[in-house]
Amino acid sequence: MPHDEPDAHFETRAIHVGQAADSATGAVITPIYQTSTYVQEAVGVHKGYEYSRTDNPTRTALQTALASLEEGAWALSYASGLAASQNLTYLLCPGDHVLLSDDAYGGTYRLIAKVVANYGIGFSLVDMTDLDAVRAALRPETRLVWAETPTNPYLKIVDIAGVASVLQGHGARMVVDNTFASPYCQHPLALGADFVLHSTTKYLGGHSDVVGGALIGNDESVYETLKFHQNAAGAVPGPMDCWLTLRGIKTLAVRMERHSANAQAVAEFLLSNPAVERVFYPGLESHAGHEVAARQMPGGYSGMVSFTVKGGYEAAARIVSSTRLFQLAESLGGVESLIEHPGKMTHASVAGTGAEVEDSLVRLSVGIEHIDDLLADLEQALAAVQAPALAGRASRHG
Ligand code: P1T
Repeated sequence: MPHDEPDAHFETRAIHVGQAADSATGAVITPIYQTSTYVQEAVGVHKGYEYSRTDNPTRTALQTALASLEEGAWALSYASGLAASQNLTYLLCPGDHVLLSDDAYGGTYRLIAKVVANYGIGFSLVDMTDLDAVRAALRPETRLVWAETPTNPYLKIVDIAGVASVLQGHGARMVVDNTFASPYCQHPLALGADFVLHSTTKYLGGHSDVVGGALIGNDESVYETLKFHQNAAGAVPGPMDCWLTLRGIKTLAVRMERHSANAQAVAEFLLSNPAVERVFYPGLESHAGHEVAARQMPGGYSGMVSFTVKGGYEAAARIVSSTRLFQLAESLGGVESLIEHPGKMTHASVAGTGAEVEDSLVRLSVGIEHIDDLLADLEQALAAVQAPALAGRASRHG
């Protein structure tokens, strides 16, 4: 797959690879090829494009950039992260088994458990931070091991190279959902993963204005199969969505630096707040996965922070509706800070499965606003749940 600047640094490739000036007009920015079809000079004689479900030049530019940033041989783009996930499951046959991380995006669990399972494909959940547990959970028919790292929403760290070595000789492929880290922070293919999956809706797009997904890999024979399915099943992104994602990618490096710095400061602030019970952020030395994260995330620990609060659901619900800058919304990875309650929002679909999240859990997508404003907002929201306790203490002593 041709790369315009294959040896350049990440920041340079994000701006240039796949995005050379338009040969027809000299336009510096890749055009939005808003067309469904392409003229053929004679039957089968064309300039490489026949129909936009199959291929579109704006999508080609995005795919070329994504392959470069993940250091893969190829990338395929989809209409959403879940469309990319579904396309990957087309590699499976009835009787096959998927081993899925016990902490994962609720929609990924829902896809495997409520859609893919209907086609005779089994699955089980495992704590993927425990390599012995992964080894024990593998079955002869396991064909896909599905990891997220950091996981959504508990920010657990899976040792990608460790899981890859457990899989050696087994015949199961490993996909790493790299949505939370982005390719700026971590490169799963270099650590032994077979596929990288992205919800490009998040850090890659970066501005909460587009939904998309991608698969990236190195194995050319699987590429042909997946590319066939991308076209045959048809969940492709439109040219405008590809263009928005490409525009986001150009600033990924600078955004991720600020996301990580702000999230580290937020996590440290939360650690010392009396309303907070536990803080989950891989950049904290106290995090169970910190050592592995320090090794496999050379670009930083990204911008996601979760925490549990004292006072259970009531306190958590009060906090998520008391912040002013952190807006209460699903999704993540945009320049603006978001707050949500995973148990009732992004992970509602895992209720009753044994993999549910705690009611007292709050998740933050820390944006790139000024850190002092973010900390002040959290401080006033957390004070809202401490106030009754303090008032109670005052009256007890008063
Ligand atoms: O929303 P979509 O683009 O289809 O991506 C699905 C997806 C896949 N993988 C991970 C790790 C994700 O977090 C998501 C989507 N997640 C949210 C919407 C969320 O708020 O967690």
